[in-house]
Amino acid sequence: MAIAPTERRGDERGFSLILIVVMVGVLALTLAIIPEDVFIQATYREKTELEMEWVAQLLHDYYADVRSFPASLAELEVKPEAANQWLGPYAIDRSDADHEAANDHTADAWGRAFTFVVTGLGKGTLSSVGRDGVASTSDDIVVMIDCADVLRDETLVEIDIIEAAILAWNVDCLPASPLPADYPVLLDTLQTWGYLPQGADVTAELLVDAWGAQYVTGPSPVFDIDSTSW
Ligand SMILES: [Ca+2]
Ligand SMILES: [Ca+2]
Repeated sequence: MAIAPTERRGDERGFSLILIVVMVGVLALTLAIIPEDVFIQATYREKTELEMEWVAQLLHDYYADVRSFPASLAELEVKPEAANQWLGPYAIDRSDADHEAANDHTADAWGRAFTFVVTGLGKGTLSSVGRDGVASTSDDIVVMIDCADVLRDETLVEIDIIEAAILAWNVDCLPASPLPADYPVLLDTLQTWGYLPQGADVTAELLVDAWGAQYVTGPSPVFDIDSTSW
């Protein structure tokens, strides 16, 4: 015998109701089994990780302008006396002001101060001690900051300036007087003959790349120079 359409709909409704009751029961049981603290701690950790990524970007921006890292995270907001190229405040100058208002960029979601340590030229480590409040344990959160791109850009700009001077020399003086392949002598020659500005500070600056490594040249006659740092 065929089942009347109205009876079938009634059965479906009953089945759906049972399904919902079972699902709500399972959810309630799950929530009862997992302590509330686990959810809170997971949120704290996620919030701290996101904030640390943001602070790492601020430290990178600071380094790009000042060419050194701040002595403390407070200097992202307050200009240090000696940092003439400081273009902050870095912690506030951000598109979503709500984020800044809701967060203290010097502390994690547990309210403990971040630690920032310079580990090398343009490199640093930002750390949170994590939930346990103890440094150097497995729940620590660590973000590396590497400003190699800033050093690379600075070096490329400098190489362009020096190679423009080499080109000008070559136009004027080749083939009679090729520049020597010894880079310090080459630099001194360009400065002495006015192809580059003179002065000990200029010499010191143009002798080395942003990592402090002396530039190298190809064989004489020299047409270009290179950095050995990349
Ligand atoms: Ca820890
Ligand atoms: Ca330099």
